[in-house]
Amino acid sequence: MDQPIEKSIASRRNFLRALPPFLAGIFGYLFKGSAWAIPDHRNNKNIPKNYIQNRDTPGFHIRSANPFLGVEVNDWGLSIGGLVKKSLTLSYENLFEFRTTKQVSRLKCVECWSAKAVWEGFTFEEIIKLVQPLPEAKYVYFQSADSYYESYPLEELLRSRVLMVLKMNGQALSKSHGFPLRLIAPFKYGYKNIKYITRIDFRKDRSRNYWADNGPYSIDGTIQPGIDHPLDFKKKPLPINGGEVFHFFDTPPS
Ligand SMILES: Nc1nc2c(c(=O)[nH]1)N[C@H]1C(S)=C(S)[C@@H](COP(=O)(O)O)O[C@H]1N2
Ligand SMILES: [Mo]
Repeated sequence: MDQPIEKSIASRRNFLRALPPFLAGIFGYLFKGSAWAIPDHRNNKNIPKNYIQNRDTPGFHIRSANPFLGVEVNDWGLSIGGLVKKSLTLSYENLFEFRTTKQVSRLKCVECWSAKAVWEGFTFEEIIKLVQPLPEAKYVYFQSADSYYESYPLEELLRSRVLMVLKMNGQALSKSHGFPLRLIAPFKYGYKNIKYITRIDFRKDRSRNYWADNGPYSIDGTIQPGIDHPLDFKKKPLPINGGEVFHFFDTPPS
């Protein structure tokens, strides 16, 4: 990319995110039910059908810890900051200025199933080049539009086959699968593959993640040796070695 990207989108969501937690709480409360609040459906037994929620769809299941309506493109911006030389905000159009690559990889949910897709996106290196993290930035925190969050050591995001994904199977990510931007790290369990990314924050220390705070799952989330139930193998059990999942019927990565 030759031109630095400086377009600023002040979405309402980003406004809430930018506030200290207690203020965000007050604003969230005052504007509950309006576009200002991120609705919490974690304990709602009657989630409206139009909400993205856990669904066992045939080719590729959908997992959504807190069902929500998905991201509207005009309401979306990606802010990148923290321990960097140059913090900035990207618009949806800006994402298409990156050079992209394609890969076929499996997403393996910690609940056991895995599914394969063609993912297309840019490497984390592109983000690094833009914002230039300071030497003390050892960790990266991701925030989503749906109150989900993740964290990674920076070094892991620079490994091969980690992609900032824009397209799945040749089409822009669907609302359910993380539109407009998600992370795919094939050697990590699905829960580390964060969808609907709205903020990337470079930090000195490791932060926690949604499923370490809300379930019995590790922050690290590296796929452990065990059993996989691939959706493209009728969910029949197959042993795995740990790390990225490859089965005998998968084409090895080039
Ligand atoms: N923002 C966000 N990202 C998320 C989740 C979520 O609820 N919210 N669920 C995670 C889990 S547990 C899995 S298994 C994968 C599922 O991705 P999919 O819905 O595209 O299959 O997304 C991960 N990323
Ligand atoms: Mo998952």
